[in-house]
Amino acid sequence: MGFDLNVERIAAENDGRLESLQEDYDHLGLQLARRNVDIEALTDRAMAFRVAVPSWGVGTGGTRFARYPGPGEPRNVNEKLEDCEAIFKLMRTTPGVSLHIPWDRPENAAELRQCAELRGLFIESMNSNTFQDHPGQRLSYKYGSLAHVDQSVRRQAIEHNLECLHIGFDLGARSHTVWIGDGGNFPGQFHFRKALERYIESLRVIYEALPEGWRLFIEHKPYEPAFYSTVLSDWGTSYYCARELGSRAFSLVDLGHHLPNTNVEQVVARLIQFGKLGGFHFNDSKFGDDDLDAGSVKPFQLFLVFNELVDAERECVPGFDPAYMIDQSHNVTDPIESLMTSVVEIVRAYVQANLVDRDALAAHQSANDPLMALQTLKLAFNTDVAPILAMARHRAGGAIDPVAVYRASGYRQRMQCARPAGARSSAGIV
Ligand code: RM4
Ligand code: MN
Ligand code: MN
Repeated sequence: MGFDLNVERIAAENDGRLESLQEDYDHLGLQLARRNVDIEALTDRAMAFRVAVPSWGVGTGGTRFARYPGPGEPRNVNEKLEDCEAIFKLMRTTPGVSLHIPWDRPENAAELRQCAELRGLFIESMNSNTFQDHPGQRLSYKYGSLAHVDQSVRRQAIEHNLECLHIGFDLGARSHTVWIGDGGNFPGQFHFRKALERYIESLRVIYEALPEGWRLFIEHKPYEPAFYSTVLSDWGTSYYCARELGSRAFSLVDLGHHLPNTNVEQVVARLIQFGKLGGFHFNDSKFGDDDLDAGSVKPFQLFLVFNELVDAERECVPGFDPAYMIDQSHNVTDPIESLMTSVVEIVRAYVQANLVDRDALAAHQSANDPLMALQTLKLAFNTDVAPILAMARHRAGGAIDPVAVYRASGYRQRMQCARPAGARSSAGIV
């Protein structure tokens, strides 16, 4: 039962779907031509788009209440890459993988790099973890890490980040992402100014050790695990720190790390304007850092974020080169399916943002015509670009219907046999 996910087999699966896709695609092509849009140019853009998947997202996640393990979960970094390869084969948009240390600490970095390359993958970004204590660790992060009051804890946290850089260098990564859990649960617990000073001082050591060509991404978050205050609480603080550190330090926007009702697309525009937008952790949320599948709750917001990104791309804003990455936790779905459908939503938002008639929008803005300005955005957002996304995948060797092909392949059932339940290397509960 089932089949291997190889190019021939995926092409064979596409065969039965191609005729109706071509019909839809041609029809959409005619509709877009009436709007002076070349569908082929959009398909090319969809094919060129890249977003990285998180190694920690292929295992089942959990909440602070419980984790319900899924069948055939990856038990180590090699098996995580195996799942990432399955996603890559079906989607073709996701050759990059983000790793989390120590969850993914390799025994031999050169071997892991080769293993990724043989799968057509590469390591995009390293992520440090000083928000948990790890076995064998000398000092605890219970009261913080890079911003801890005790210098020896800060030193330990710095050393951990330096280790991430070393491993990442051997793996061929190009960036390092730092998110810390430092913060206070109660008023008075942390001295706001001094804690931030300590954080910057620690980060400076990490920044100075960045390998050539690397970028440092710092990720802010307003609350959790600390519930009263966090050290890197918002994009303004993040921008300030990135600027203090230097030209290779940037702010990373995790879509779930904002207070309710924050205008995230405006935050994105600000960071672009100030030359400090480093990248994204895509996910979606209803209340907090829910880490739900991208585009599942607020697809219009995702579109508006991409509207800013495409606008900057078109204007060739100097230094604009954000790293697109996913950061999700899949508690009730098959993680591979969630990641694939999230990628679809992300590329959808990107293609729709490319459909915005920017000359018309500028004219409506100049004429103080808010109604037509919004309608210009809505016209793009309401265009069903699914045939473009499917055609882009097909032309790149991926699946027209990734979830259907994945399910038919029996991949999960095979993994259930090949990977009997055992120790997992990632917590996945954060
Ligand atoms: C945090 C943050 C980080 C991620 C961890 C697992 O909330 O989003 O990016 O590395 O979760
Ligand atoms: Mn994140
Ligand atoms: Mn998060």
